[in-house]
Amino acid sequence: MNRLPAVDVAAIELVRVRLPLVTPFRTSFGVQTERDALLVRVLAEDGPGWGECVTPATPVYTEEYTDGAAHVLEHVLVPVLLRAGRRLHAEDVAPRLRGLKGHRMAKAALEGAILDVQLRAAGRSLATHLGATRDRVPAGVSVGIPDGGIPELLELVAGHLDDGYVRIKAKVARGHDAQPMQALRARFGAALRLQVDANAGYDPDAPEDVATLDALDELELVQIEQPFAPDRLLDHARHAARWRTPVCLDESILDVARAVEALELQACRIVNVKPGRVGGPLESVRIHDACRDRGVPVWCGGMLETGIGRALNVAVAAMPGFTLPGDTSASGRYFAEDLTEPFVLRDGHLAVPDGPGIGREPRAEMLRTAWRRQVRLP
Ligand code: OSB
Ligand code: MG
Repeated sequence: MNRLPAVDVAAIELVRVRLPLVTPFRTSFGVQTERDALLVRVLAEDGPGWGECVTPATPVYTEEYTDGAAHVLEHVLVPVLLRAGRRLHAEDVAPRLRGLKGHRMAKAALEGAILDVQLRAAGRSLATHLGATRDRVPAGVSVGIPDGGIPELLELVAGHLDDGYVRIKAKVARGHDAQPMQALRARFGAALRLQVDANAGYDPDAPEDVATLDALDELELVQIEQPFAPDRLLDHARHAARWRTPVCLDESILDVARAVEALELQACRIVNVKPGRVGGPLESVRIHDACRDRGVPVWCGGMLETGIGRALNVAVAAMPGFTLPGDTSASGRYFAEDLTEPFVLRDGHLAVPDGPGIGREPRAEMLRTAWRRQVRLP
């Protein structure tokens, strides 16, 4: 990564938008029917840069949630960032905000937007800047828990496979786990690339839960994602040692130090990298590098992002260590109309944007339709 020239930031805007989801998304922690997204727009001489805060509306995935992120950005993070000077590199964001604990999703949106401005000014694409080695990335899809049980799940998965998705990730939760996954194997056979995500829904000490996970371990899954609570690394290690199926961690991986710790403890063999969750694109690169050095495969997760967050994810997923298909699905899997020019599925892949910066920006008419409120700082 070459060092980019700094930019003079004129103002930072927080833009709240709302997009309905084409299908409600149910997980072990609840159901989501819309994407209530907080965007960061950094204004500078060479035009604006964009970042998306990936928080859900309520603190069900981790502690962060959108109203909390909007508050801390407006009243703490942006004022502290700008107080130290308006001339900024993306590399300045984390150090200037280091004393302010947590809020990685809010910080990631800021870092991403500033990097976008810098790259646009330099006329360079994010993918090039990150050392991407591919111009398209294979697309997996994350399938929520359907209201209609197993019949609806089979139909949904058949539809995604028809669309060309190369890998299916199914959400599992108590009452919707071993049986529906066995049904998927029975219907689609051994060739189906199938994995599950429990979003920390199981108890490592509950015999029924352990029996369920042991049954899932029989199904030749690509991986079991985050079976237990994020801070229970030793419990993950204890059960991972008994399973053939690799454990992947998502919620547990807050930064590169935690990723290395999880790997050293053998709590996981695969890492889900979400730029939003780990504080931004720069920490994502550090996790990628640490995993690559250790021969550990990584893949890019998602948080139902609009085209802004998706553009960042797709560029990150084009780095060489991303050897497993991610949850980088096409815009149409989420929204009837995406905020940006849509990402489309071609032959099971998404094209990596090659324009300056993240290569996407909100379309004016979509921004008008989705717009809810806006704050300009300072
Ligand atoms: O755990 O990966 C997750 C969505 C919201 C919050 C957490 C998760 C997810 C997904 C969807 O699985 C991934 C996507 O398609 O963006
Ligand atoms: Mg997950």
